[in-house]
Formats: sequence, C-alpha cells, structure tokens
Amino acid sequence: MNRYSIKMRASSQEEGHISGAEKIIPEEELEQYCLRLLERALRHGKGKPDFINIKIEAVNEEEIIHLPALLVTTVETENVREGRQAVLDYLRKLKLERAEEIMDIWRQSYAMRGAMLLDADSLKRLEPDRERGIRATYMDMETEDETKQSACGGKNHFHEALVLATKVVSHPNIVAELCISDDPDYVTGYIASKEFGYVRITTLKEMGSPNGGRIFLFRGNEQEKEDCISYLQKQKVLVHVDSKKER
Ligand code: PML
Ligand code: MG
Repeated sequence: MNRYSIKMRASSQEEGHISGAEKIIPEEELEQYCLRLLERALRHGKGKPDFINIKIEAVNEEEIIHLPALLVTTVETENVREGRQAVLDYLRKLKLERAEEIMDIWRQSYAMRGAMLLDADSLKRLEPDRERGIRATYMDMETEDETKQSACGGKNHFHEALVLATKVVSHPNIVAELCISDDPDYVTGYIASKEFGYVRITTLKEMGSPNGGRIFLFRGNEQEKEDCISYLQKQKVLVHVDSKKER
C-alpha cells in the first residue's frame, strides 16, 4: 500500500502557533485528510491563521514500525495538588530518586515548542536546541473502527497523546514521559512508561491556564541519546489502538 505522511501547522503574527497535526495515511485518503487538516487549521479557537503549511511526503511501507498502543488507566483527581501528587507517586514507583526535582523542572518545559529531553538520573538537559526542544513526529493511529475518523476532524487530545506517548516510551532508553496540555481548557495530563502504560491524571493544572509541556526522561549513553533523538524525530510509527481496551 502506498502511504503518505501529511503534516499541518498554522500560525499567525498575533497568536504565534495556532494549530498543528499530522497523519500517515493510504494514498486514496490523501485528499480527504488534506481537506480535514485545512479545516482544522482554519477553524481553531485560538484564532485565524495567516500562515498554513501542509507538508506531504511519500512513506514506504518498509520504513514503518507498528506498535500496540500502551494500556490506558485513569487516576481521577479532585485538584492540581492531588494530580501532581499522583505523578510524583508514579515517578517514585519507577525508582526515580530525584522525583521531586523532576516535578519542578517540568515547569521549564512550558515555554518550549517541543519536549524537554532530561537525563533521568543526573537531570541534565539533553536537547540540542533548548528553545525548540525535541519534537516527536511521524506517527499516527491505526484502528479498525470510526475512532480514527472522529480523531481527525477536531483535535482529539487523548488519542493524539496516546499515539505520541506509545512511540516515545517504546524507545529502549526512554524511562517515562510526563505531559500537561498547553490548551487552556484541557486539564487532563499523563505519565507514560513501559512499566505502567499510559496513566491519565484528570487534573494537572487549573482550568484557563496555558501552561503545559512535556518531558521525556532518558537513561543511556551519548550514542544512545543520538539514536533516541533520531528515532523520536524521524522514525515512522503506526500505533494500533484497540478501543475495547481503553478504560
Ligand atoms: C496536548 O494538548 O497535546 C496534550 C494532550 C494530553 C492528553 C491527555 C489525555 O487526555 O489523556
Ligand atoms: Mg496544544
């Protein structure tokens, strides 16, 4: 099957980044998805873009890695204090000795465009460009049902994040990923790891706050760091979601 990667990003002088999305789809769905991503760029709540970029690249089937989605669990929390405590507990379960410091460093990722790549033990920052960070990209979801359709029209925070987290934590040197959305009206975030899967935490920030960011916690040597960054930014991944397994 011939496939294409499509990436859309939209911005305006006034707002900066407005919207971004990506898909890896069969050739026969290319026109339909281009249109949907264009609609998504034009109808975003953050405002009207004055710049929209749609990039389309052919993808060979042999280049794609197929991964099963991480198992999903949800921790219901009443407020931000409980939510952050839940993340801290998981960091401790993952035997990360400097868990509290990681929680503090997370704030530094709010101003970044991509994610922070942090050494899980020394807490040294490993991104080559600290402002840009690391952007995990070239990934999409494969599913047999209509979930995919609904996920493409408007933004489906959960499915897009599950795909990204599955790609990220599947790398042998990634210990965990932490994420808070930067969307002001989206307060659910997560901690993902091979050991505990994708753990949604229902309250990680106050409603209305634009502060969000990601940390990829890494453990390995210099060569493994280079390989990991290359995997995150270039490897094409399709994540197979079985909607019956979502809890
Ligand atoms: C984002 O806005 O890109 C992050 C979304 C986090 C989704 C968390 C969830 O609902 O599981
Ligand atoms: Mg966002």
